[in-house]
Amino acid sequence: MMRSVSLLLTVLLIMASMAVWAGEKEGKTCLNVKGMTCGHCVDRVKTALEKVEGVKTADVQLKEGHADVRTIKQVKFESLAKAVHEAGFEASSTETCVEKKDKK
Ligand SMILES: [Cu+2]
Repeated sequence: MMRSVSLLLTVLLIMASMAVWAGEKEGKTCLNVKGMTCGHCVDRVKTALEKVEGVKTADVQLKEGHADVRTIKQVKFESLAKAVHEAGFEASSTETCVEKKDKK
């Protein structure tokens, strides 16, 4: 009897951890950001994006007017756009991600 209870608990524990894992998927969201003119703008956008819950890092590129946002869980585009808007810029959704070029 005790054996089957502990087996059941183990199965439940595995199922629970799988559910958490599925919901907390790491990902990447890419945005076009309009209105950035200098390094300070980049910093403001980066800081604003990195304050959004679930965001790990934001890689903002001035020249491309672009931001690659790495997330530790699902983050809605709307949450990111709102943060950018509050920082004084406008973000739009894009499927295209600009990979950061290695500086040598
Ligand atoms: Cu600026």
